[in-house]
Amino acid sequence: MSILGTRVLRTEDPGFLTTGAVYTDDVRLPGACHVFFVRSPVAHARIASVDASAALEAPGLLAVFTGADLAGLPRLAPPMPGMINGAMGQPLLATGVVRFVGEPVAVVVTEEPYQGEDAAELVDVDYDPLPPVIDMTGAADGASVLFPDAGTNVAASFGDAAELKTGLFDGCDVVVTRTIVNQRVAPAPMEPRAAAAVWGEDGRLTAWIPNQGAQGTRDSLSEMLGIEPAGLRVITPDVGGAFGAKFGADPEHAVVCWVARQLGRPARWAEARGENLVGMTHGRAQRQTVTIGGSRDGTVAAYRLEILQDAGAYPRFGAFLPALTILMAPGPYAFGRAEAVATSVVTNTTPVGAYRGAGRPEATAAVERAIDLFAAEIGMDPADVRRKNLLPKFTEPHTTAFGAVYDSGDYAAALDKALAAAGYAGLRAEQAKRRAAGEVVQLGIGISCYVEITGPGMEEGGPRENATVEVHPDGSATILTGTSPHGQGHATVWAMLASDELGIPIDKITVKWGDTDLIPEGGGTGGSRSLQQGGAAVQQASQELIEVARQRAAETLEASPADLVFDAGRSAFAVAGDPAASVPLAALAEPERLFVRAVFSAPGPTFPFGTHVAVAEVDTETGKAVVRRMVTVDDAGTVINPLLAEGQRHGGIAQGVAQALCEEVVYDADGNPLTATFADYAVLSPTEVPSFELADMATPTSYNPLGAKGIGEAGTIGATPAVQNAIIDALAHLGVRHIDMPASPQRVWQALRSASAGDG
Ligand code: MCN
Repeated sequence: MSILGTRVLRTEDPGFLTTGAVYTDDVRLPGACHVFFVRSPVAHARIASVDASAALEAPGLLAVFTGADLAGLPRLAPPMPGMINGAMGQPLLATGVVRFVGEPVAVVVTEEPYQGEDAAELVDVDYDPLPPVIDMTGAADGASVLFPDAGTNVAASFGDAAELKTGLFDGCDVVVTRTIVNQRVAPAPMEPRAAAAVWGEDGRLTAWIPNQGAQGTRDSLSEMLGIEPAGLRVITPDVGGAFGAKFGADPEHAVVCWVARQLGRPARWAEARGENLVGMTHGRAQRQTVTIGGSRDGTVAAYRLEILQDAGAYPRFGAFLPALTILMAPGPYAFGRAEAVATSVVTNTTPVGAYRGAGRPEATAAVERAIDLFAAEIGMDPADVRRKNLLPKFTEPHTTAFGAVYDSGDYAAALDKALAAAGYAGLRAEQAKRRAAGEVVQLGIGISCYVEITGPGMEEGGPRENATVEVHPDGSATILTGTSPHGQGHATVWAMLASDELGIPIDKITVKWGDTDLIPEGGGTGGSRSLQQGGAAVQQASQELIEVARQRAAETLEASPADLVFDAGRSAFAVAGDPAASVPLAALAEPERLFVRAVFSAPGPTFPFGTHVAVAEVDTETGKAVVRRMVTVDDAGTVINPLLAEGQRHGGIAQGVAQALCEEVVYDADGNPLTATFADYAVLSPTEVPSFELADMATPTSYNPLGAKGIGEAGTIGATPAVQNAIIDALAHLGVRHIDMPASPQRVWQALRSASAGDG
């Protein structure tokens, strides 16, 4: 019987729970020096001078380096060449000008790790303040241009705002428009960034970096250091969470490698939490203007989304995020007309990058808020408005007005399933009762229907991934994968997939990743691509291995390959009709090694979908909102390991709720971060979320033989607007139409005050 689809426990966990993981900071490197970054305390300034003389006297000090020392190195290569303004590249250490609080300006290198922070305080940097541009609207105005050579604050544009159709909303009975904020959040992984580097006598660099793909990290490091990819090896130790923000290498990683070469000894770096909250890329950071129009029967005729993206001080992946938001702008709806445009601008804030969902949560948040605004305006139940406008079920690919090719979907079924699981009618009745009684604590029900893209495949030639499967004479097997798990459980599921084909027990299968010498090619883990591409490659390699082994078995058994049957139950070949004439698979692994490397190519990305229903209670006197229930349907096609898929949903939903409820990176008007500690940046804790109620639904895709779509980001995409809509819904009868995220008690209370003053 197949183990696919069963709740196999994570094979990773006994190690994590007993001997512990080996993170980058645990990698032993005798004789290593320690790098500490001197970071800018101001958001925008000219560096008048750097005086390191006092620091040079500090205990344990080995060296101080500034941007001038790195003059020979290339700038940080923009991640999306051609699309992003090339004059906005980030130097590895600031030269001339600093552009955000936290930007690396210099490094001190010490014998012991604890000596770095003290020595860094003795580096005297003289800053001539320049006017900071903190707000993205101010940046778009262009009154103060942050990169004079670029001549603009626009890092990238998607579509032309001047060409928006004037007649888009012609014929609509009702048109609602609103500007909403999808606030900046911090990925805040448990393990902050780190690096360890050593140059060999052969001149080759080995770098240990927590990342989401060793191969991409190698390539970005090689660009920053100006060396060939073959000249370095990246090893990925255990990774304590990444959430999209550990894709590729950051300037700090390149500097640590450079220091190791400069000093001729191993170098290492591990950042503190405060550095992480200002130095690691942030996520989201969009200002969206939604306009939605239609008729009073609930039919939406037209939808427009205008996006202003804050790319932060230097354009990274964040500048590109609107492309994904635009692609998914209409979500699961069959709007008659839709259009979307975006501009990404630079500001004097931490650079923005990918964060779980990367561009798609922003699309869902916009359209789901727009639907609720429209429903409130025409006085119709938001569930009914959704049902009326969802695309009908389809099994053949459907191409949207934005060029996305949705592979398969049944959006109305997901909505109905979620509403049934939540007991929607009963919730509305309870809400009506509380409203009629004028209770202090009101009930809100928020719905969010979504479709998202997984495995988008930025690589040339379309999405693909490789895997090598090798069977050993002792009956064990090894898998090499180009994916890079950091909590997703690939070691378990990749072993399940190989075991299912080869009949080798999963505890005899070792999964390896994250070493560019061992696995030179690979797309890493992001965009929830891993199972549908990397897992499919494991299955394909296993199947191809059976065929290689069949030839060998035919020789051993002196039979025709066509007459052989592979019995996965016994992990052996037998002659058809003569089970006694058999040979174990493992016996065929010598004298010649038995392995296959396969590349799985997908016809395209897949489009998981679902519906989230949030139930919230809001105290109308204090503004405090509490999420009471989260009921979700997340259809990721065929599920290979429900335990892991549910774990991914749990984590994602928690992060999604967090954005709606409490998380926000805040700057003051001068660009000082006000959320640089966990005392100020409110990460969600278990006390703020209820037990999640997960309903099952599986609409397989035809884009891979597993029938699987991605599940890793579904939670952050569906949950956020559901919670936001629920909180607003609780107060709708009091005239509240919108509250920006996060729905802090203060914001909720203010919204109530404005509504009672007649300004909802
Ligand atoms: N799975 C399954 N059946 C499916 C889909 C997935 O059994 N139909 C299983 C897979 O086998 C895998 C897991 O669920 O074990 C997630 O698979 P997939 O959806 O392919 O996503 P990825 O493995 O590519 O994970 C990426 C995704 C992203 S983009 C972010 S960001 C993210 C996330 O996963 N960051 C995480 N989950 C995280 N989980 C942890 N613990 N830490 C992070 O940093």
